Amino acid sequence: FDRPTEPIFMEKGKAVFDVPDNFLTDRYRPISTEVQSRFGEMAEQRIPVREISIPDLRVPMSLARDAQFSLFIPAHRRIAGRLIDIFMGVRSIDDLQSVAVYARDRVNPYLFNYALSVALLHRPDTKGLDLPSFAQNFPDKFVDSRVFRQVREEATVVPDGSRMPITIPRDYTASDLEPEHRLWYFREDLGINLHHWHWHLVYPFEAGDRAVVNKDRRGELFYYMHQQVVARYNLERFSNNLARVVRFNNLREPIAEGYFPKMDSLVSSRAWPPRFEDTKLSDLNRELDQINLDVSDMERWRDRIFEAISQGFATDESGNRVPLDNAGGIDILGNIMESSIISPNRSLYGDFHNMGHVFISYSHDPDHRHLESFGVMGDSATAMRDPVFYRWHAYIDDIFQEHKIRLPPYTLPELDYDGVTVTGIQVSPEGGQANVLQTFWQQSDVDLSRGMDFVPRGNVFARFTHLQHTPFTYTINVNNDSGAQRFGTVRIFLGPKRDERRQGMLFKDQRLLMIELDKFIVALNPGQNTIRRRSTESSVTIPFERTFRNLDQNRPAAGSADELEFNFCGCGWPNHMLIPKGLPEGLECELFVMVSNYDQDRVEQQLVGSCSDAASYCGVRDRLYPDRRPMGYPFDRLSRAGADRLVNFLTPNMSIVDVVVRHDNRVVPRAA
Ligand code: CUO
Repeated sequence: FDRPTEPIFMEKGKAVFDVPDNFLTDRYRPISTEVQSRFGEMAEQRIPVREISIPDLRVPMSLARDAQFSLFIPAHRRIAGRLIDIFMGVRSIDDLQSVAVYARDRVNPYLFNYALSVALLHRPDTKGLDLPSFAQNFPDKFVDSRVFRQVREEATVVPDGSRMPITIPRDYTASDLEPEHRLWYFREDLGINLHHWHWHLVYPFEAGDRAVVNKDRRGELFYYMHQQVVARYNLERFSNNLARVVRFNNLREPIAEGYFPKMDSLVSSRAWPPRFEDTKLSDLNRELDQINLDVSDMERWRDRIFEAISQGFATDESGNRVPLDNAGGIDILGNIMESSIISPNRSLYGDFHNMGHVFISYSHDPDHRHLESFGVMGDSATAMRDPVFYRWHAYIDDIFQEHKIRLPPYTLPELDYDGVTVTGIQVSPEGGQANVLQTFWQQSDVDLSRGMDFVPRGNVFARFTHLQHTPFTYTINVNNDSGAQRFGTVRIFLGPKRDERRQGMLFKDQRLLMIELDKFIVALNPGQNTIRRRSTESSVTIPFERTFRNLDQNRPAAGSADELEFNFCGCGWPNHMLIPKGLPEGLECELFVMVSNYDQDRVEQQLVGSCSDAASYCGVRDRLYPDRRPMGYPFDRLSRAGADRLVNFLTPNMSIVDVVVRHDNRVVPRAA
């Protein structure tokens, strides 16, 4: 995985394959002892590879080594699918290693990393392996390209051990003239973009092996995870005196927001193209990508999706009705909209959401006349940087809500938990005032050396600035009058108390802005119970170390129980972004706590050792989604008649408390 464009050294004669005469390492050998030591005799570790029959890489090699690679482009998906099949299909780990070594110097580095990552995550014999952080291997997708010149300089001139971290400017993509730029810390956050890349790695929408795609409730999770992203983004907008994001629902209308990424690809040696303000979508005709699609194709797919929602059923490829008018409808609709290969009818409902990414990412060069590649919206590792991502996903979510509001509101028995009453909630930040959450800026370092080709070995750190909050503890008082021990699921959400005009909110609007902070199971003894839970335990987040894990540092001992835990997937919202930034004067919020009846929540399965610490947004590897309720419950549907405000919606097992999120503009370094 490391140094994606540097060649692998193969010793002639001993290697299993013929090494081409013009192999880079051969050419370097006579002229540089350093390169020789890097690639040859002084290598720290030599790994013998087993002889195999040469795999047929014609399809994977049809993508140029220096091309950009996007899963949203159907031709690239097919190419990736072929390589994944090759990696999945070999019998043993030794064979996989040989095939991977053979493929690595021949196929596109992005493609190689993606296909091997998917295979390692899904092969039964490699599931426990750790994947290095994608940001370390491909830092060019995450940071200002100017950093790399400085990193090279530091690495070349300064010996390992004395190197200083290179500081990534705090906000480098635009000036304050652009109001959208206030959200830079969210859109360009490394952890958020890594989460999104990882989510799509764990939930691919296409693969030769259907089982790789067909995971429990994956369509519903596509809806829910992205719904929460839009809700979180809106809370950040409120934290910057901006109104809710406007959905991009008219595909003929110019996109008001421009975006200039200021990133260069280290693989393609090209800059990520910008999108100017007021760019319109155009019909696509790009021979190289085998894309020939009109904006009207998108509109037809959308109209058919709306028709299916309003009819309450979709039509599969054999003409049968697939009901959508029940709790399971959202899962099918998610697969239809995204779309994934388990969509009941891709020829009818098309590939709406994915191709939306493609149309937007090619809006600057729709017929390839300028030989430009896609913009950041074309890659799941970079898409969330662009303001239009949230406009597109606000529209996607709006269509999902069109379906959700047709379902009957939850009845009292579906919400209430007989005999269980939430009698008090308090949120206590460490060393701070109760019910006042604190945010500030923090500087942290990430090692970029794994992704920097042809620079001397050793770590080179980049220092970046991100939002952070003071850790806090929830204290929840719950009364159990049932006379026996009961189990409950505690569901914690945070939402804004007022809208952008500072008016109180109706349930129907507020429910869409409720962000999940945590969900966990508790045992309730008869009588009063006091539940304490720390913000770092959240079921939506993973700790900083997991997001940016470095294989060399902080790594638990091999074979230890900690290592098992550590190895699981890197999917998860970054904990440093758990709560919104808030305002210097305080953003008024409502914190909602519900204890639902575990008998109606429980999913019978064994969860030990299965990557479950960010389950709310990422699910659990190889397991069912660990909550039987619809995702987003109880806010995924409209309120009962007469309960038009959150306070009227509450049953005794729910409660709310006013919370203020206060932002302090100070910057603090991460404690070592
Ligand atoms: Cu995650 Cu549109 O699905 O980016």
